[in-house]
Amino acid sequence: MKKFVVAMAAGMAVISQAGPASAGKDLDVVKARGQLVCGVAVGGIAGFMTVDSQGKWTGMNVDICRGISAALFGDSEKVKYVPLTSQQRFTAVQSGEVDMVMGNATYTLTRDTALGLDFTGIFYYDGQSFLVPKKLGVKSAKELSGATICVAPGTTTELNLADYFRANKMSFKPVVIEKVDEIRAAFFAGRCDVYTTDASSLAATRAANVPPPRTFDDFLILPEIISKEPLGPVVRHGDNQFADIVRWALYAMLEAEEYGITSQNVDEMLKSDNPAIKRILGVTPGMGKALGVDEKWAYTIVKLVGNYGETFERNLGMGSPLKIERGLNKLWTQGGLQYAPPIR
Ligand SMILES: N[C@@H](CCC(=O)N[C@@H](CS)C(=O)NCC(=O)O)C(=O)O
Repeated sequence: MKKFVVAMAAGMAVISQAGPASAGKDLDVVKARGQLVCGVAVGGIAGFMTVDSQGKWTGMNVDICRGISAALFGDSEKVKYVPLTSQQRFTAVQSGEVDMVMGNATYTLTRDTALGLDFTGIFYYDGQSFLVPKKLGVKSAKELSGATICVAPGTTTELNLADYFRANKMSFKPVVIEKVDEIRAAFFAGRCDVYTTDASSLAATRAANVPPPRTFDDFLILPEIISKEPLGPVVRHGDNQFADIVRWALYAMLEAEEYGITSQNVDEMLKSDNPAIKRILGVTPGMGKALGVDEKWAYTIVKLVGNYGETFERNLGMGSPLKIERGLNKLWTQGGLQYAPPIR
């Protein structure tokens, strides 16, 4: 009996040590700095992350960084944005130059494991496609054999491109360029026949970057989607609590949409009788404590940034120049894949 008590006490000591150990050093650094450092794409991607002449960043990805900042600091603007190329982005997380990457990074097994990173969710279900000038006269990716194709290095895009052409017994000449604005410039200057990347980035390029006198209508995105590109926030492996906050900030935006909580009605929703809404908004406390943030964390995200649907529509959807359909990114309740685990 005595032995059992001693063993149990030893076991409890281990358990009680597990608590503080999980509040890792990345979160401590972010809190001490009073600012979250988010990596974004150099040159920007319309709708996802673009910077104006005043240095102000906007877009869907920026809104997710802002949501995390709201959960951490009660203020959505405590974020510094660091532009990175597709090749620099993961090293920048590994080295601590940025706390996280909120670029358009595809969640894959090797990135999640061998690179020492963690993907905390999927904010956008994307897939790879091809952008061509209409004057090329091509209607399908199957007609691209022999084409010169602009592509960014260090991307899933580069790998899928090689797989797709090999599988279809076609040849191509890659033009590999690191910075996305330089890829676009090369494509529009005719240095390549085709530009390939995530379909959402192609839609952004077509809507926002075509140099006049040519317009949107002079270009076509081919119908084939040749890969799965689930885009997610990336953090360093090892600080579970920081990863949890990044993960649940996105889930809170999705849960808010599911329960009809918007930036416009969130104060009214504080009076709701719905127990789920009361938990999300912190009227019934407990969720903030469990996550290690203020009980008003999700309220603040929705109040300052909006729910997932609001940011999607404003930046990418019908309220934006991109006019991208929600498609796979509809909530599961509307036939889509976006599904947040319950906040409880
Ligand atoms: N989703 C693909 C392609 C991403 C990609 O090529 N992104 C370009 C712009 S379209 C870039 O510069 N990305 C920087 C970033 O995602 O942070 C991947 O993760 O490899």
